[in-house]
Amino acid sequence: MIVDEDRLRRDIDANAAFGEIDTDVGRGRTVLTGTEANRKARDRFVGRLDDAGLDVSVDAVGNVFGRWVPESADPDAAPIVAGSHLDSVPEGGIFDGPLGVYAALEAVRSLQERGVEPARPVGVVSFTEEEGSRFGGGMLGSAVATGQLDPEGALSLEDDDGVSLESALDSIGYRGEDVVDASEWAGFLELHVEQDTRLEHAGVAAGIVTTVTGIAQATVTFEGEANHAGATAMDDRRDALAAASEFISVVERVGQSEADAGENTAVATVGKLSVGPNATNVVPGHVELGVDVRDVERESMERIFDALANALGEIESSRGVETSFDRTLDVDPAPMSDVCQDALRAGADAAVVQVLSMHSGAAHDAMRVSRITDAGMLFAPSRDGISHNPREWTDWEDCGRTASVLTNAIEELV
Ligand code: HGY
Ligand code: MN
Ligand code: MN
Repeated sequence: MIVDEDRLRRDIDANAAFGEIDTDVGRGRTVLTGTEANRKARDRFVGRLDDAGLDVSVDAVGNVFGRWVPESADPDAAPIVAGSHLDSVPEGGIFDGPLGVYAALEAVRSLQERGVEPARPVGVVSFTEEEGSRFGGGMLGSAVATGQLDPEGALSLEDDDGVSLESALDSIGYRGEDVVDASEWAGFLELHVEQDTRLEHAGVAAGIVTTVTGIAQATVTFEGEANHAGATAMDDRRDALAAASEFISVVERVGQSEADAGENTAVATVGKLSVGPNATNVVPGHVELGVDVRDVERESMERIFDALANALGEIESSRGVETSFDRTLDVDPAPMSDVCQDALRAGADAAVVQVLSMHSGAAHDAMRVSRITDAGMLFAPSRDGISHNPREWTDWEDCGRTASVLTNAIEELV
C-alpha cells in the first residue's frame, strides 16, 4: 500500500474525538461549523498540514487550504487539489468528510516520502459547512470557492438562534481573508464514504462516481390555529401538524413513485420539523419543515416539486390552513469529468483495486467544483450502507486502499 494506513487511521481516530457523542452503537460526533469541536478539528488539521510542510491559508468563509509546491513543480502551474469537509451532521459518523480530508493529506505525505516529483503544486482543502447542519443549504464553502455564493451572503447566513456564520467563524478564529478560488485549480478529487450498500453487496473495494445527484431543498410552513385540545371539536380545528403530516406522506409517496418509474435514484425526504406551540394539550398552530429532493435527472426533481405544490394547494383548501414554500437550495446533477474518472481508474489499476462505476445519491463538494474545473469522486465502502449515524463504518483497510487509489490518481494528474 503506498500510503501509511496506520497514520491515516490515527488522523481519523484523533479527529473523531472532537464533538464525540455518547452512544452505545459505534462512534458518533457532532461537529457543527463554528463550534468548539469544529475549532479543535480545524486546529488539528492545520497542525498536520504544517507538519507536512504545506503552506496553510484560511479564507473568508473558513475554508482551510494547504498548498505543497515541490522543487520539481512550476509554482505558477494550476494545482491539483484533493479534500472534503470536517463538519458533520448532528450525531453523524466519523468518516463522512474526514476520510476525504485526511486521505488528501496522506496522499501528499506519500508523494513526498516516495520522492515523487510533481510538475505542478498539490493542494489539500477542507471546505466549510458542507453539511449545512447549522447554517442551512449545504456545500457552502465550496459554493463560495466556485463563485456560486458570494462570501458576504454566506457570512450573513444565520443559524436557528440568529447567530451569523461570520460571528461563528470569528468566535473560533477561522474567518480569514480572500476566498479559495477553485477556478485556478487544474482538477479536484474527493474521496468519500459511499453511504450506500452497492460496493458492499458487489464485494468491490472502491467506487468511481459518474454523476453526483442533483439536490434541491425547501422550507415549508403550515399556519393553522392553536387551540384547546380538549375543548375544540374535531371539525372546528385548523390543525397545522395534521396538515403537515398529510403533506409528509405525499412527499414519501411521490418520491417512491418517481423512484419506481426511473432507476430508483429519485429520493424525497422530510428530515426536519418544528411545531408550535409544541404542547400535548394544544392543537398545533404552526409547523415548519424541510424537504430534500434529489435525483440524477433534473426533470424528475421538478416533477416531484410540482406534485408537492399541488398537494399544498389541496391541503390549504381542505384544511383551511395557510402554507408557504421557499426553495433554500438548488444544485443541478453534476457529471464527474472523464479526465478525473480516467485518472481514478488508472489509480485503481496501479493499486490493483477493483472498482465499480456508480452515481452518488449524496451531495458533495465535488459537485460544486465540477462547475468550474475537472472534478472526480472516489467511494470507499460503507458497512451496511449506514451514514449520518454513529454506526457509520468503513474498515481501516478500505480507508488505506482507497487513499492509495486517490494518491495514484493525483500522481496521474500532476
Ligand atoms: O446531504 C448530503 O447529501 C451531504 O451529506 N451533505
Ligand atoms: Mn454528509
Ligand atoms: Mn460528506
